[in-house]
Amino acid sequence: MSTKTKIAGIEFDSYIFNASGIKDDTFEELEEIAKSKSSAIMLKSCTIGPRKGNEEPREINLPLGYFQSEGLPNLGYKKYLELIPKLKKYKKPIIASVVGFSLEEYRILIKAFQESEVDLIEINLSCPNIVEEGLPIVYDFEKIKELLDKISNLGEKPIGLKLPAYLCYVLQEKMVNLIEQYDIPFISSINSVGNSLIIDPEKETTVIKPQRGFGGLSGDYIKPIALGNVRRFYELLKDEVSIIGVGGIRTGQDAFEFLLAGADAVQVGTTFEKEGPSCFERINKELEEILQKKGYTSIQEAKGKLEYL
Ligand code: RRO
Repeated sequence: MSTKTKIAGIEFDSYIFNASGIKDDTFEELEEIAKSKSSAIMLKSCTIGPRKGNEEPREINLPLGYFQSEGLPNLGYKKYLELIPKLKKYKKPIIASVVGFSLEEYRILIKAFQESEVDLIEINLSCPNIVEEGLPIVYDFEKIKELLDKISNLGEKPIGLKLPAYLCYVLQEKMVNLIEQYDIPFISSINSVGNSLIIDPEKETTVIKPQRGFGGLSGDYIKPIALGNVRRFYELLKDEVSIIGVGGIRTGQDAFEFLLAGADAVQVGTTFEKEGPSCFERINKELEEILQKKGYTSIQEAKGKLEYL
């Protein structure tokens, strides 16, 4: 039994790999992912210049998840360009993730990775911890259109979008219009749920320092939201666009639920943070056992097979 899958035409040895943002910003961390059973090496979202990220404390483990406002700590895109050739020897797909603070920055970042040896490029439109003036780009469809106009012809590598939790499916329909118009071959759904707040009732304080305690929530808490987003996108896009599910995948059963909803693969973040790199093999094994028990012989056979009552 294998959980091999494909995203935007690229082969992945299993259904499970790391989510961007968790222990993936230094070479040592990326090498640990490379040596694990994660079926790909997903890089931390990078920016033009290196960033230290937000002030501490900026993250906290919770009983059912994880909460943070990291603020994009990363080495800067040039450093990741240098690291990619060293990661190539692990023979897994490498996925770059980029965040620009202007359309021009996005263009520079995407052009650079188009000319690198990465396999896929993800445009992270949905970081919840960046304070922007006005509407964040991910809710501004005119601005996204402008961005896609600017970066569509920079190279041949598949470009995907990292999307937020949409709590209204009309916004997903609008996004799908753009995805179809620009032939975007993959999406990752969802980012951590922004504008969240965790309170310590004993101390009567917030639990992280940046942005007066607001941050992005992930883990078990957000799985139903992620499943809903993935399923809606699957209904709207069918098999034309690969969907990477992310949000609360802790067990093989969670992964199987994302598979039924229509995800081509899943990324694991919170559980990787809490359990370490052995989680990729464990979740994949659990998924294989479920598929076997149910008589499925491939990922493709079960994908999207959710039935309605
Ligand atoms: O670095 C972060 O604060 C961060 C990013 Br870029 C993101 O996309 N999602 C998130 O929860 N945190």
